[in-house]
This record gives sequence, C-alpha cells and structure tokens, in this order.
Amino acid sequence: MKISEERLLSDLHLLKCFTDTPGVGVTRFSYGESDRRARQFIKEAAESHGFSVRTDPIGNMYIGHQEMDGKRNKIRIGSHIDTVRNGGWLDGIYGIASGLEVLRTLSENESERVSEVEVVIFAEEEGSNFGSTMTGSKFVTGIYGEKDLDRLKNDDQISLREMLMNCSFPPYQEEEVLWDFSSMKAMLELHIEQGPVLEREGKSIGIVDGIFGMKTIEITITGTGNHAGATPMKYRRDALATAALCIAEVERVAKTDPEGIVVATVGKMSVLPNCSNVIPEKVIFTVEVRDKREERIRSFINKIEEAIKMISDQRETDLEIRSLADSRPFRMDNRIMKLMDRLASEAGIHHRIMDSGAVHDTCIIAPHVPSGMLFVPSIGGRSHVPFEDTNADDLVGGAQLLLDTVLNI
Ligand code: HGY
Ligand code: MN
Ligand code: MN
Ligand code: MN
Repeated sequence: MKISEERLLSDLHLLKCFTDTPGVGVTRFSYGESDRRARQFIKEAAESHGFSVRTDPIGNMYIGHQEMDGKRNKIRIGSHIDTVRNGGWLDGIYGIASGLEVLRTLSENESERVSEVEVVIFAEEEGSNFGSTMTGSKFVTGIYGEKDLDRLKNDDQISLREMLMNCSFPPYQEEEVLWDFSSMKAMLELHIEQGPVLEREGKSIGIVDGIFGMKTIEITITGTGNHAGATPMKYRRDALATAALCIAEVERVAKTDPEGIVVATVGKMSVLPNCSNVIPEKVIFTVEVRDKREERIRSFINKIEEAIKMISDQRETDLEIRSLADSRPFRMDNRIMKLMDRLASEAGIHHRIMDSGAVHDTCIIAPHVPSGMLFVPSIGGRSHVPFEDTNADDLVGGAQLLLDTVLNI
C-alpha cells in the first residue's frame, strides 16, 4: 500500500501559504486567522474523502472515520499546525499532512484499519500565544484544566478562554476534553528532526527514543526609569544592564555545566519603555532549560535562580520569577520502536535510534498510551526559521513509514 507523494507534497506546499508573514517564513499562531484558514483547508480535504472532523473545547481537532466513535484500539496520529513567529513550513504540519495522507490511502485501499485511525491537531503546541508549550495535549491529559483557561494570557493579556470563545469552539466541559486512554492502542507522531544529526550521518529516518523535558521561567527585573543624560552612573538602577549580567551568567553556567546540560536559552525579552534615551525601568525575559533527565533540569533552574537573585540584589533592582511551563522527559514505547526499526530495515532505509531535544505533544501523551515518533532530516539541521526545509524524498519516505507502522502495529 503506497501513499500518494503528489498529494502529500501538494498539500504541504498549499498549507505553507497560510501564514501571517508571507515571504518571511510561516507565522501561524493557534486561534489566529492563518490557523483558522489552515484548519478550513484540512477540514475540506478530509471531508472530501468522507472523513468526519470535530473540534474539542480547547481547539484540538480530530479527523477520522464516521464509525470512529466508541471504537476500541484507536491509533491516533498527532502533531500541530501552529508555528513560532517566522518559523518554517514543515514543523508540526508535516505530521498532520502525513496523517491525512495515511487516512486517505487506507480508505482508498479499503483497509479495515481506516476505522481505527484518527488524526489529531493539537492546539497551541508551540506556546507562541502563552509561553506554554504543548497546551492542547496538556488539557487532554488533565495536566491543565478549567483554571488554566484564565491563567494562560498572551502579551496583550487576552486569555485562552477569550480566544476560544472568539473561535466559537464548543464551551469548556472537562469530559469533552479529557481522553479515554483505555480506547487507544497507540499514539504516533511524524516530525522533522529540527537538528543536524540525521543529515550529518546520511540517515533518512530517526526513530525517537527519549523526548527531553523542559522548563520555562519568566524573569522580571525592575529598576528605576530615568533620563539617560541627566542621571550619573552611580545613581542608576538600570534594569537592562542587570538583565544582561543575568543572561551572561545563564549561558556561562550552561556552558560550564560539569554534566553537560543540553540547552539553556533566553529567547524572548521585552524592555520598557524601550527608548534609547531612557534608562530601562523594567525588563522581562524567559529562560528555557531542557535535558533528558528531570533532576538535571531542576538543579540547573535552582542554580541560575540563585545566581540571578544575587546579581539583582547586588544591583538593588527588584526581581520576580514565575514559572511559565514545564514538561517531564519521557521515553517512547520499546515495542513500537522495534517495529519501526524492523520496518525501516525491511524498506532498506538508513535510520537510527535517537533522542529528541525538541519537545512534542507525544511526550505528554506517552505516559498514558504506547507511543512512537519518527523523524525525517532537516536540511542544514535548522528549524524554527524561514530556512527550515526537508527534501521531498525524505518527506515522502517518512509518511510511507508512518503508514507501514500503522498497518503493522
Ligand atoms: O520548542 C519545541 O521544542 C517545540 O517546537 N515546541
Ligand atoms: Mn516547533
Ligand atoms: Mn513541532
Ligand atoms: Mn510536536
């Protein structure tokens, strides 16, 4: 049974047009206009093949066979269609387009498996709105609940609850959101690697073993805004100068970490009032830490919070630290990994087992149901940037292996 490579590639090239920043990568935040248009495209493509599409109160979208309800042994193929700002054309949506292609191919070949497979678009995986990654999957597993609808707010203080109402999604009811994992056999995700390993080793497929955990904290440093010319240096409480020392310390600790923590990143910062002739009053920035070992993440966060407190105290600025998001590291199911390994070998595909420094919704689902993830190479090892790309053969090969995995699981 073969997927249609033309259909898959054509869908991917059409879907990348749903962006707020044409010509500068793909920007498609959950609950925004580009997200709505991409969902509409996917819905029409699915319904034209007789599949039904429903959306839960959080905006997770489900595509499956009419007789899906009440089915036991569900295999869910999940990923996301939201992106970072000026991101790439494949991150997340490649797994959704491939899942749709698997459904269509099963249906065209009258495979009885078609009534067991459901494609799931998880909402707000990137956390671009609220700073909290994998939000949709955290709701279906009960990590998040009703209280988070008001807690999660974007930079304009619009809450998740308001965004959901604006999208006219169904009103929040816990039972409509929480998954019944007893009806599931497996969770699968196909994704671009977003790193350099597969390309460097000339491999076409990565079979994911451990997905890293992550923790994101938000740091607010408050000093005293003042005139940049009339205020002598010794009278200043410069919030940005303090933040710069803190950020340098985060990088120094990460680079000299004796056990080699994988990554610590300061990716988002706002400076107030952000004028060249005003001493910065307030700086808000995020620190995101990831590793395969949960205790390493915790001890690193403790270490840098200590350091930041010391720097801020020495410089007499005020400090507030708040946790934005976290997720535990988790390993994929051994039996699924072995099946993927066997199928890739039988297909003569150069592949390897590997970890994922990127987080994925499958990491949130994996503690509840056997889960597996496949990677395809990223050209130049780059992602979350307009340059993000994967060659067509690898895109097609990944989707074909996903179909073969579904048929043999
Ligand atoms: O940040 C990540 O790893 C994912 O792309 N949300
Ligand atoms: Mn991403
Ligand atoms: Mn992704
Ligand atoms: Mn993901």
